[in-house]
Amino acid sequence: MNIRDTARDVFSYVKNINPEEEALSILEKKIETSHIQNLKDAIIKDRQKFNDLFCAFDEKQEEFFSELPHDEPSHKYVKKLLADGVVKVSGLMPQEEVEEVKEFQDLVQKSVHPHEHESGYVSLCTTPPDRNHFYNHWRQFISNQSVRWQWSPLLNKGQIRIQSKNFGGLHAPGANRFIENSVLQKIFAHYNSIAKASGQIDRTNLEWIYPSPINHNGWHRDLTIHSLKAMVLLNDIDEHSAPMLFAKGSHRMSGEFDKQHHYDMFCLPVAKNRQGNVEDSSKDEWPKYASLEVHCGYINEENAPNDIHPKERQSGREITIGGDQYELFVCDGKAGDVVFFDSCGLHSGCRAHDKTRRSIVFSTSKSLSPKSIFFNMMQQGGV
Ligand SMILES: O=C(O)CCC(=O)C(=O)O
Ligand SMILES: [Fe+2]
Repeated sequence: MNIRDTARDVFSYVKNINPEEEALSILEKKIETSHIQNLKDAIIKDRQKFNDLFCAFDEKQEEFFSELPHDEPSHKYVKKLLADGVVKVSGLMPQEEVEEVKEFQDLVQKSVHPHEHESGYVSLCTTPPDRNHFYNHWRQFISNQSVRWQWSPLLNKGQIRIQSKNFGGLHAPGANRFIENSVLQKIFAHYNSIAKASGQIDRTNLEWIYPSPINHNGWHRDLTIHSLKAMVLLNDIDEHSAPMLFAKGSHRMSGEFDKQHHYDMFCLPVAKNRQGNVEDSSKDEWPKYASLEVHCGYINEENAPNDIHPKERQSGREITIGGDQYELFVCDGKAGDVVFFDSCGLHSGCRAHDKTRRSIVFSTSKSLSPKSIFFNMMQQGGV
C-alpha cells in the first residue's frame, strides 16, 4: 500500500466535489474498506507513516492551488494561508454589515446578559421564525417580550458566546449577508481544494471577550486535519483587547512538536475524534504536554505561554510551544478586518486586560477538503 498513491487517488476522485455526502459516496465506491482499515492500522502503529500521509495530502493541496488562475482577488490570501496557516484580509467585511451585527449584539446584551465580566453561552429558547422573516424584521423579533433567551454561565474567563447552532441555525443579522461575500467564499473553496463553497459556511460564533482574570482559551489545535475559520473583528483590536494569537507554520508538520502533536491528536486513545476524554482515561495515557482538558489538543502551562503580557503580543516575536519555536502572529486590527486561520494550527485566545474584544467566527460544520473527508472516513471506521 503506497501512501502517496492514496493521497493522489483521493484527490483525483474528489477534488472539486462537494458537499461532503457526495464526495463520501464517491470514495466509498472507489476505495475498498479493507484498504482504509489497513492504512489506519498502519498509521496508528507507525508515526512516520501518519506523517507521510498527512504531508502527502498537503502537497496535493498545494498542487491543486498552483493550478488555479492567479488573477483572482483571493489568490494572494490563499497563498499566504497555505504558507503560514493564517492571513489577515483588511476591511473585508463592509462597515454596514459590521454595524448591523453589533446592533444585534448590543440588543441581545441588553435583554440577556447584564453581567459583564462573566462567561457563558446565550441561546434562544423561543422557536425561531422563518429565516427571511427574521433577517428582515429582527429588531421587532428581539424586542418582543415573549422572546426567551437562556443564559448558561461558566467559569469566569471573560467569554460570552452566541452560537448559530443554539440559535435555530440563524446567524447574527449582517453576518448572513457576509456569508455570501465572494472573496470569503473563494478563500474557503480554494483552501479546501473545491470549486465552490456556497452553502457550506454554515456556522457562526458571535462573541464578547470581556476583561477577566484569566485567558479564555489557551494554546491548542481544534483538530488535526485542516479546518478553516474566519474571524471578523467587530471592534478595533489592539494588544490590550484580547487579540487571538497564532503560531505561524504550525498547520504543517515542520518541527518535531508538530509531528508529535498532530500524530497524538489523531492516533492516541485520548485523541478528540477517538472519543477519548478526561473522565475515562488515566492521567498517564495523556501526553506530558497536554492539559487535561476536552482533548489532547490543549497544551499545558509548562509547555506553552498561555497568558502573555500585552507588551509581548507583537507579530514577528518568537514563542516556544512544546519545546519548538514559532513565529507569533497577532490577530489585531480594525473593525471589519477578517483573519483566516487553519484551526489545526496552534492558536490561543488572550486575556482582555481593560478592553473588550467583539468578534464573530465563521466556519463549516462539514468536511470540505479531500484530506478532511478521507481522514474522517478513517476515523469513522473504528479500531
Ligand atoms: O477566541 C480566540 O481568541 C480563540 C478562538 C479559537 O480558538 C477558535 O475559534 O477556534
Ligand atoms: Fe480554537
